[in-house]
Amino acid sequence: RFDEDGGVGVALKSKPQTKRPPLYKVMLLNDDYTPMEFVVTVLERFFAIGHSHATEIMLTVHKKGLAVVGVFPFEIAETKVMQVMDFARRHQHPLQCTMEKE
Ligand code: NFA
Repeated sequence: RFDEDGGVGVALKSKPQTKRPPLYKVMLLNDDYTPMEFVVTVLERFFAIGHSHATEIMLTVHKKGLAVVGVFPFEIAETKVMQVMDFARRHQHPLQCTMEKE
């Protein structure tokens, strides 16, 4: 209808609320000491990646310095990082796992 706001000019636009939760990339970082097979085990155990693909991702980290191994909501990403860091520490390997907002 014409001039519903009495001519004041109030903005009545609303954007559709389709907000998804922010996602976080979880990454593994290369180092010179962690055994290749240990990294493959990490990818299989904590990221449910099959042996063949896990081996490819491990080699990408080895060659490029890092790789994204998964993308998750904050709490899940945080849990993955903690699980990997704890597993590496318990085995006395210097493997690093980090997360960053996508
Ligand atoms: N660079 C390690 C090695 O040569 C292997 C490795 C791969 C470590 C991926 C960390 C991450 N043993």
